[in-house]
Amino acid sequence: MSQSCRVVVLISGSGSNLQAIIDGCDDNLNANVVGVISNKPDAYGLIRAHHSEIDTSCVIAYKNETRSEYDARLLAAVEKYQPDLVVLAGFMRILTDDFVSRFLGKMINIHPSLLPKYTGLHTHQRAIDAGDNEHGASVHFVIPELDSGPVILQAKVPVYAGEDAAELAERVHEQEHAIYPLVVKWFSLGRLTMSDGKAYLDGELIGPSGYAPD
Ligand code: NHR
Ligand code: GAR
Repeated sequence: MSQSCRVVVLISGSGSNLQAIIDGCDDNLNANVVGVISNKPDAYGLIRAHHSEIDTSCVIAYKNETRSEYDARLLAAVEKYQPDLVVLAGFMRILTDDFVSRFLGKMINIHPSLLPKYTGLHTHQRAIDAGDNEHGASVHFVIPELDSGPVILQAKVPVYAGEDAAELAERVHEQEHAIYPLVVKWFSLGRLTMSDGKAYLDGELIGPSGYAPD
């Protein structure tokens, strides 16, 4: 990308990944967070954005509104910023196929599991309940099918005997903050692409466990 990559971040909550990306962009002149959009008016990430003088919008779902009506309003809010990249960072609403199609190859998500394990919610508890000895997070391109787009980068953490989901989540979070800004940087440098449902870094196919497994 010859000009700075315009990044829009969608959040629903604390926005610690948003913060990591804002901080990463401060060190990377190729990307700029130009807007933050939340579906929750009390999301702390909106305050983080204000602190960094980043424009914010809130798109709250109306009662009885359909998903396609909501996503049409969300689409208008996102397009206002003319983004090159849309980043889901703890955004808790499933998006319609139409919305996803509009940003195919230009929208990424961070999911708190080692995909393809544990799509959907409550991933930390599910990893503990299954007796897994490792867990982690995955950054992937977003496709219409939930949490099923091609993986770009994963980070693993060990699961310690007797720890609870909150403790495990905290260690996964630390890893998220390391890998998400790196992926944004790769995208902003034009190094990362999606084609035919597969992810490529510098034109090389990325394997199912993300770049550089193990
Ligand atoms: N949309 C599509 N089409 N594809 C993906 O891969 C998406 C997506 C929207 C969000 C993030 C995802 C995650 O990383 C994400 C990926 C929300 C839910 C969910 O069940 C599931 C997965 C993700 C985000 N949301 C409920 C819903 O009915 C609401 C849950 C709540 O509000 O607490 O939308 O895990
Ligand atoms: C992150 O752990 C992210 O992986 C997860 O929510 C957290 C958001 O934290 N995403 C999902 O569970 C999506 N369903 P943050 O708001 O502090 O970045």
